[in-house]
Amino acid sequence: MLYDRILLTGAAGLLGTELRKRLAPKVKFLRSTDIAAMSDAAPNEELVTADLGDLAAAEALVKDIDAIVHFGGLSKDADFASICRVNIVGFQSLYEAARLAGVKRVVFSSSVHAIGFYDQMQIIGTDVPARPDSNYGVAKAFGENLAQLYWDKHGLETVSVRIGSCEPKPSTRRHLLTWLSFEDMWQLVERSLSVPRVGHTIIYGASNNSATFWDNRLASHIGYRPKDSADAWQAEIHTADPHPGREDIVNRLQGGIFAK
Ligand code: 15L
Repeated sequence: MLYDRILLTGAAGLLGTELRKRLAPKVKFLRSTDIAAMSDAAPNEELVTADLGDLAAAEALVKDIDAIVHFGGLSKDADFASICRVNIVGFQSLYEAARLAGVKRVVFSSSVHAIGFYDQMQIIGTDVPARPDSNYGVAKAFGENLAQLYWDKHGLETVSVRIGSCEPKPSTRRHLLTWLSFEDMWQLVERSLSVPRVGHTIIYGASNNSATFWDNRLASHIGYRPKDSADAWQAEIHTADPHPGREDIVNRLQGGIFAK
């Protein structure tokens, strides 16, 4: 990887926990932060309990950091005030603090929900206009736009990973297209911190599922080659849900239940 000193936000979450254990052996220094407490620090890891809605906290978090893996913030839809405080205002504070501290690159956990109102019958590239499906999705689209601004105006690079459904295993019809394994999620982060130039790149985060509605060709410079696939669970999922109806938004739109 290109960077020695990494800040990981959202480090106590499901994905953050997976990232912590993979990042620590790869870098000289890892600062892991979350609003929830964490334990079992690696020898080169500093654990910081902090609220991402707090600007002073952001300034302390980015001190002496080369790159940020930003998986923090609310991970589900919520009332606009809560989303706004953490995923919009907190997000901007983190970028501004990062710019002032000379951070070089961010890997941002964007989401399918930034484009969740596209139909599941439509194949979309990474250059389509946002179509958020929720307050959460609006904040992810905001994050991608802010990342673009900080690249264009300040030269701070970002890879915005539009994560599909990153879970231990796929369990719904939609997951057969959106599922992302933990190992493939890690590969996306590792590649994003290893390729020499990313500017602001948007990439879809799905495993090598044979069914897809996403086209990652514009992000081919990241070199992402997913190894896992939801296909192994296809028969089991089809048996459990044999006749999904398109009259239900969950089966019609890429964002699934978030679009309801
Ligand atoms: C997300 O962005 C959420 O963080 C996660 O909880 C899942 O709901 C996922 O999207 C999904 O749509 O499957």
